[in-house]
Amino acid sequence: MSQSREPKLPESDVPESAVRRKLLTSFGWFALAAAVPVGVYEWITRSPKSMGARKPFRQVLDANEQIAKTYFSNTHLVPTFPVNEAVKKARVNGYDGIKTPIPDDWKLQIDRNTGTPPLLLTIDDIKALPRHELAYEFKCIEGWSQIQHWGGTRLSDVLAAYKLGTRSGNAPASGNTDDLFKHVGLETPDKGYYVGIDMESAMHPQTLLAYELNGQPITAPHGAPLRLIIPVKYGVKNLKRIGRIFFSDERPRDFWAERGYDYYVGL
Ligand SMILES: Nc1nc2c(c(=O)[nH]1)N[C@H]1C(S)=C(S)[C@@H](COP(=O)(O)O)O[C@H]1N2
Ligand SMILES: [Mo]
Repeated sequence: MSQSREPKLPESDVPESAVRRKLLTSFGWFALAAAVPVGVYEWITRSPKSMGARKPFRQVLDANEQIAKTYFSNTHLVPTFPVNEAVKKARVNGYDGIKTPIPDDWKLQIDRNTGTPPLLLTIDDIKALPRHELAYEFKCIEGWSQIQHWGGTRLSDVLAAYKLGTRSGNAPASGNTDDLFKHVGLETPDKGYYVGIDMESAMHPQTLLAYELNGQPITAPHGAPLRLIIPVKYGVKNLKRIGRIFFSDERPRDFWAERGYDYYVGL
């Protein structure tokens, strides 16, 4: 999207949230961090760093690799950087949907469109899929950008491994992109922040469900335990603390689109 079309509508234009943010930066995160049960942190750090996938996933991931090559053959990759060029302390911006403590019983809920109950995944389930690292220029629509270093699982790998995002309930297939729903919706556990993403961008090989920043578990202000990193979009779409993911042909509701931003906000 062109610079001139960007509404000058920084998050801080909302006076109440600006005041809250000041409070949060000075004190709130301290309290919030203290409120996060120790168990959650241990649970995240204890889980094995598996570079490879569990065997049952291997085949479907190889197939997914094919999809990434074919379905997205004309999708360009955003430029990447050596990890040592990434900032050591990434900037924190936006606390909507993450002002409350992380739920003790956090699981990633992914709705299926096949009439079966939603899938509930633990962080270990996410980590069992191949891990990808990515250092790229994270861009906020307010006008700042930084090279940041993230690690996590490709969203497309999750869809392939668990047969999600399709009408048929099969794994996404390169020859049958009509089977895919048009949009992916994501929201925080408390539904205080929510975004809609077009399926192509969701399936982009650089789109991650991220659980690491600079090789460490993501901290609460950056979206622990799991956040979206979607380099083909501006920061607003990079939802922190994912609670639920769902698929639809309608555009899912979108927090900043409802407040005047362009819905697509692609780079
Ligand atoms: N849950 C949640 N996710 C969010 C936001 C937010 O307010 N709440 N802000 C967005 C915006 S505008 C930006 S620029 C990035 C900032 O991510 P960071 O705090 O890790 O730098 O998060 C995005 N994801
Ligand atoms: Mo942003």
